[in-house]
Amino acid sequence: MIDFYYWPTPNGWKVSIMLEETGLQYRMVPVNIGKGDQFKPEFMAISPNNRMPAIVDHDAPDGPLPVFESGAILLHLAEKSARFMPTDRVGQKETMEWLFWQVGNLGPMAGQLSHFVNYAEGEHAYSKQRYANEYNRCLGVLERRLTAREWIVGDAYSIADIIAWPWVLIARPLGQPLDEFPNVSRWRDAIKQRPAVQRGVDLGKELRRTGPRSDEERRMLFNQTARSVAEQVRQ
Ligand SMILES: N[C@@H](CCC(=O)N[C@@H](CS)C(=O)NCC(=O)O)C(=O)O
Repeated sequence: MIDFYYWPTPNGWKVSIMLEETGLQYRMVPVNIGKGDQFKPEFMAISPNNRMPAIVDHDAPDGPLPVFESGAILLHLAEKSARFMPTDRVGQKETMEWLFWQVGNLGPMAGQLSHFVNYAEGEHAYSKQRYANEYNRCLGVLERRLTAREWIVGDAYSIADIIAWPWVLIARPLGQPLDEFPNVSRWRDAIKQRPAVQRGVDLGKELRRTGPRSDEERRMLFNQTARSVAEQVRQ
């Protein structure tokens, strides 16, 4: 059994989709990030970066194994299930490259853009444009990669696709309708058709927020510093 620490957001969907794709047995443990569950000591022991997703694999060979960071989690699950990872060395190397690309480029840029689109009030035009440009640049990188190839690595759907897809799913609300990226658009639609992907995105949808974030949620999520996190953990 796998405990899956989750809240329905693009970063959470990377892992809910992988769990649904592999059919591995899991139970979802909600981490309400607006209420501060990410600062609970028992969660921080699993995910020291106070971010979900995270898992604990209770069936790992050496006993319960905690894993944080979506890229590390997908690698662990690919290894465990022997699925969605090429078996040749070049394919494995390319999968690593695109996993690191997602967690170091597409994800953070889209995440910051989402913050400026959804939450920043006042005069933030420069910052918003900076992240919009970087997100757009990342979509261009993906567009070139997907020209004349169906999937990001090799000739099969893999964890390289699974990790990149959720932040492309929400391109339109981030202000990028994908008109200039026909290959990304085709790839996004093909993945969206997969039943496991639909189940992954639907996981915990009843938990999803409706309406704007409350002041309390904003206090929890924004303006985090080393000291504020240490104080939250001590409470
Ligand atoms: N690099 C991380 C990003 C995870 C992340 O940013 N998670 C956000 C939700 S989308 C979170 O848990 N936020 C809690 C907080 O900001 O305190 C990954 O890919 O796993």
